[in-house]
Amino acid sequence: MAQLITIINGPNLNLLGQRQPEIYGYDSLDDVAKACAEVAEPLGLRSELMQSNHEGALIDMIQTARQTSAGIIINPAAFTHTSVALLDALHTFEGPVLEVHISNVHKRESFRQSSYVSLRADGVIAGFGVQGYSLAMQRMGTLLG
Ligand code: CA2
Repeated sequence: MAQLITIINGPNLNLLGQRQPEIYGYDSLDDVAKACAEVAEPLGLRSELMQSNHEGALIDMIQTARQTSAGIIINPAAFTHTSVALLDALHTFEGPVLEVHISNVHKRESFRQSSYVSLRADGVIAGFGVQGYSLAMQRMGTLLG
């Protein structure tokens, strides 16, 4: 059976493709899920994409992934910059963790330039638009291959 990669998305990313396209583009999270599944298949991986606006629900997703998943791709959205709890949860996960940001956070407000999650992430992609998720999936193929 193909190894599972869990793709976790934080608050407001359910609005992807509907608001602020100048920052986040026109693709929806469903489009991201389809693109990642297409990249995953030839790598012998499968993917499942999730989103929540609630910090505790995101932590539950990470804890579930400990039992089900070989790797995590995570865009923690605003919790990137605030959540020690997400960092602690990710520290309990043994496989590769890749952090994705759609926008180039380094070109934005200074508060977006620090990430608790980066203290655990094995790699970080920022500013590649939603293509960053597919690139992260490609990298999972290398890390788990
Ligand atoms: O660039 C990213 O992917 C971010 O993680 C997005 C977060 C932001 O707080 C981070 O600093 C960088 C915001 C997600 C909001 O998503 C929306 C998507 C479409 C429309 C409105 C919000």
